[in-house]
Amino acid sequence: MHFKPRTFPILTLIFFWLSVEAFAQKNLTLHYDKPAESWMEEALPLGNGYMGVMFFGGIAQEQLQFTEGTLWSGGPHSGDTYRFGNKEDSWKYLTQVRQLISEGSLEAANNLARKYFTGLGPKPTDGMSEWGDYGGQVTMGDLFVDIAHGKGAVSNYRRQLNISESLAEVSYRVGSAEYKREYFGNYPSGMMVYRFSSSRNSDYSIVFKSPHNKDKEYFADGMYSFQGHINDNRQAFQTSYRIQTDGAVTFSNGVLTVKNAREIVLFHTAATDYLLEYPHYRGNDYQGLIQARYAKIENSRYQDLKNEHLKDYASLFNRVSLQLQGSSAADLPTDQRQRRYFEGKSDVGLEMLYFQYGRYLMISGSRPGTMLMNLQGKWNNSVSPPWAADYHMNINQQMIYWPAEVTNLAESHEPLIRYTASLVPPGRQSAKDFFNTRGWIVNTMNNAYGYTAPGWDVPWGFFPGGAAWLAQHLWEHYEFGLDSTYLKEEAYPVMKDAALFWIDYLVPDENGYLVSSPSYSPEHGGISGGASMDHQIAWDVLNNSVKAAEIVGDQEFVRQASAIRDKILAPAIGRWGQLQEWKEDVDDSTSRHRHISHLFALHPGRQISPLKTPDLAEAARVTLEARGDDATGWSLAWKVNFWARLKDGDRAYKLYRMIMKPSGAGGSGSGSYANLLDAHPPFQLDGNMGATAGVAEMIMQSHTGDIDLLPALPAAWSSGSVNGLRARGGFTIDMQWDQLELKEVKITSKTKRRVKLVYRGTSKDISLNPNQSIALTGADFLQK
Ligand code: FUC
Repeated sequence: MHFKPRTFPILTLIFFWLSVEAFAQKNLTLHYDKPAESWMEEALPLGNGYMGVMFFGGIAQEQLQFTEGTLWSGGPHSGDTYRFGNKEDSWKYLTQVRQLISEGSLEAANNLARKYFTGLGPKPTDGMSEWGDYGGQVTMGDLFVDIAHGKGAVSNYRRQLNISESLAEVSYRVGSAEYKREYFGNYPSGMMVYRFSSSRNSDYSIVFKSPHNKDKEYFADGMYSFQGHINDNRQAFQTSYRIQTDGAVTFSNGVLTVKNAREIVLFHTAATDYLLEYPHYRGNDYQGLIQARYAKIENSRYQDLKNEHLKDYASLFNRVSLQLQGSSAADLPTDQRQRRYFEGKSDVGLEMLYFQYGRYLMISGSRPGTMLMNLQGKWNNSVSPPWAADYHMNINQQMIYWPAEVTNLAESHEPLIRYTASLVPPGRQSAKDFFNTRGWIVNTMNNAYGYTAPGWDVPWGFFPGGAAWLAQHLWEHYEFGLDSTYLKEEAYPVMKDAALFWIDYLVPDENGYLVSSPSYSPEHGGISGGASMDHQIAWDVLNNSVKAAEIVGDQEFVRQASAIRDKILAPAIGRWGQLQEWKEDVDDSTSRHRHISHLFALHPGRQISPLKTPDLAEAARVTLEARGDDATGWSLAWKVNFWARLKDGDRAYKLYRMIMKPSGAGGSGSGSYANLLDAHPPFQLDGNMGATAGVAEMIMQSHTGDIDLLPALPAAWSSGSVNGLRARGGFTIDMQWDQLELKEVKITSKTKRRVKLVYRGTSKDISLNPNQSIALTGADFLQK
């Protein structure tokens, strides 16, 4: 049936936007009545894409801890040679490992795999004659700003982060004097901007402290600079700030002193000599870059950079608004609010805030040309952070980027896409050395230096499926945005090469189905001749590559890849009704393991869905029930997405609530800290981002080719609206609903296209022209 376009009520839209604006200011703010003490739990994150900053808001002293995404210890070497963690002759043992697995000698297979199908470790351990140089992302250091306030009691303290504009503030009084600090990250200029002001003259002293080696530190022409390098790999970096003030400035022994100032403004930046370029990863003219950044803002004042930032941020952030009707405890300090919420109170305001926080973190930590976000985004205060603050490809890294397309931040996907392409050359070497196949692989762990080998032990390190999972992101970037030049020139070659690995690696089982051997269901072993996740991932990359090949006109590959895809062992239902994690029906119904990898086909894959494969979807539900709800941060977030895809909105909502509970409350460390950063524990960004993606998934889904409206709306969100979510096929969706019923949907199309809109078992086929919007009411779906 074809629908005539209808004008979307313009006045409704205007009123809607005005109320959204007023609402956003208040509701989209994290605020506290005391300074932060704990970096991980209380300090608040800021960023300009390149740099991540955490500020504490201390009264006598402000601490601005920061790093830059490319600051990495380690390197691509092993001794004098470039090795990327690879062991050259491992492939010679592949047949033997496969043979042992097929004979059922799993222990012997595992022992051999531990020896040959692991990568070089970070440092010599027993029995290792060689080692890699894995390294980790590291902090650059801290700016400490001491403030001499003069006499008087401190009152009216407030520390806040307004994520609707990406502006931070610290304000308080000392006696009768007012003090105010304002911070923001400015992506166009690459600057972090900090302004300290007061109603009476104050004195300041500013010191930079770094755990790395100092080469040079100086102050000239209003600008402080520190040049240094990391000890282990000599990676060079510089951080600088330019100061504008009405006070008197002197510099001595690394300390900048400002006397009698009403205002100081610091324009702060940082860069390193790192280049995302195989095989050397060096050569960035970081000093020239910093100089150029300052030249560009030479005549700019605080307000200029603030205006530029507000415009830049709004152009991304304002694309999506979510409004849920219900109570909001926005006036309470966020930590108190979070405790109240845990006690079972309703606070849809907090639920909207947490959704948008993921988008805030993505805009702050990932912009075109910046290094991709890692396990901690861009917020790391350590030289040996948990899991090296690296790029983990067996769920974490992909989850971090799940919200990018659907929540309308496709530009923020660019760093992941560029990084993925950079892994192809080292990943080809790994595929050759370990398996003698074509194509490229990555395994669980990746660093800034092309480490694509398996990790240095099997249970967590062996996962060649990582590359195909990354390829899914390249494909989805196309599906949402429909840029066929990008598909042809950038995405398709990388996707095809990831698919080639699987074409070579899969082997026929006794029934002629293709299986993955050896394989290891991520971190939930043991070694096997058919972990379901591998089969689902191989299916996904082949399926997506076939679609891409059709578009770019690679017919030969369409034939070849689809034939292989159709022979892959299909997902199976086991003896207790569960979705099988392995080829053999050996799932333990009492396992509560956080990795539920074999549900990849349900999410983020598309092989299983309640509509098209109801039996498999039911088996996925049985598995989820068995695994239970409680889990680490990212695992909770994945479960939100799983339940959303199973269209159980109330269950997804229950898990979403668990993500926001104070970490440690109720006995489990997962949840979120007072700064709303997600707790694995410790802090890992994946949980934040998975939760944001999960909310979008509850409201709208488009992975089956149709657009499913309100597929998993929980009772708690009975009335509300959303604007600007993106659906695959180049669509943007606005919706309003009331009493759990769809009131109106507006769909806008980028191209000329047909699509099926699905709403609770009814559907409408519509055709749209380029840039055309069509609005339908809920009642339209009821008409035959
Ligand atoms: C995976 C998970 C862990 C942790 C780590 C960073 O290995 O199994 O839970 O999140 O990544």
